Amino acid sequence: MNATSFEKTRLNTLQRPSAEEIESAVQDALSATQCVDMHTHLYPAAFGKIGLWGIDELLTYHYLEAEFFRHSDLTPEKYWTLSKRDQADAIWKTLFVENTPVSEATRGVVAVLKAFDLPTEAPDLSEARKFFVAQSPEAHINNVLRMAGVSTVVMTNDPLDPEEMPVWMKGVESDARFQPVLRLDRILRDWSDPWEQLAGLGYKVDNRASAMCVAEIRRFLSDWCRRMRPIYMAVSLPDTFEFPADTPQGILFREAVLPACREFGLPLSLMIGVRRQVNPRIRLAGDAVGRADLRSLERLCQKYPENRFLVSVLSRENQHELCVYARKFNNIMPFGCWWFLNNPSMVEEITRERIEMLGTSFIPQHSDARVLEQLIYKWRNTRRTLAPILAASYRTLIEDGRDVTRQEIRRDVEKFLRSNFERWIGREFSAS
Ligand code: FIX
Ligand code: ZN
Repeated sequence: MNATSFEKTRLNTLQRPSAEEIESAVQDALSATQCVDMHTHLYPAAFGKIGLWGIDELLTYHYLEAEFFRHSDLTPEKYWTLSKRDQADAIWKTLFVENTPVSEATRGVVAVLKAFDLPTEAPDLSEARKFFVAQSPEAHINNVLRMAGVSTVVMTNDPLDPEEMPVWMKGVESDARFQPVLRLDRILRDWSDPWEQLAGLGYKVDNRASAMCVAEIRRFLSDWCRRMRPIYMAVSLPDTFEFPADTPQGILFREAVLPACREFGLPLSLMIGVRRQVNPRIRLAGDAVGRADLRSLERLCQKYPENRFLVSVLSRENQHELCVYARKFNNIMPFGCWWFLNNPSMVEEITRERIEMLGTSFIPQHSDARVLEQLIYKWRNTRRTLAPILAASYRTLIEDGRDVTRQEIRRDVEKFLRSNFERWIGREFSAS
């Protein structure tokens, strides 16, 4: 055998990992690929205090508040009278000192402290606070994105949010690592509330969603598309979501939002199945889940094939239906294991089912991070959960008679962590 063919065979073998080598090949690809985090509640430094980071924000995350109220005798009413610092101290003491932090959310905080070489078993937060106070926002953002293996973060921008709206109206320097999304919950969830606010902003709207009102909402959406340059529009919808519906928000959805998405070439993200504020006493932690009737999605896709939808469903019971609908309608891109599903046992179940039914044509995860440093543990957990799932799929493929190359593994991982989303929105983001 001459030198070149030997070299070729050697390279070929290298390119085709054996069943034993597959998992480490997948791990290499996952750690070498920076992801585009297509749904978060994070902001760049230019947005000031709207962007949450640091130990007190990490501990008062609503996932942890929900767990805190299970252990603590402190009433929610009393808890809300405390300062953020005292709330964080109470949560640290209850969930990390008096109890073992084994839940997904508590382990997340431990992983972040570990990532910054901070004590994970300290009786109090003094050392952690000293560390975070010493960080400058800009440098810290760079550091966290690098540590999390994230090149681009997609925001959630509410044009009617009293804190956020002035930032956009004033004009804010854009940061290519933080991409905007026009979030429309206030308009599409319960129209009886925001229409007066919009009227106050000079839009001739009314509470009936008349033809004039529809045209004015189109104008509002155009104004914000020009001001914010969003990469998609988004709305979270209750488990009772119905399409079509002759309610004011149903009319605005059909007659204003869908056409505006087509006009600006933007996908619409539908996050379906949240029951908001089933327990308002615990505020953000008070939302729950309900199984939705996805036949509304079926009718939506039948009627509007030219609209592209990013779809995430909150209920475990809706996951299989979503996979089936994605096989029927190629204008559906399933994404993420949202919120109460962002736990390894659920991510595993949902991702395996999606690979079996959709191959590589879906977006496995988004972080939904609300606090900057959460990117570190949420993406480390996602990579940790994805590796054995992908490896098992490849091993089965090899068993069935086809090798997989390292390039193919890199390509699939690239699709899952960034290019499926980039293709769906028709944009490419630079990976540093
Ligand atoms: O609607 C959403 O974007 C949800 O992700 C949030 O409302 C929710 O509070 C959250 O943080 C979930 O992780
Ligand atoms: Zn979210």
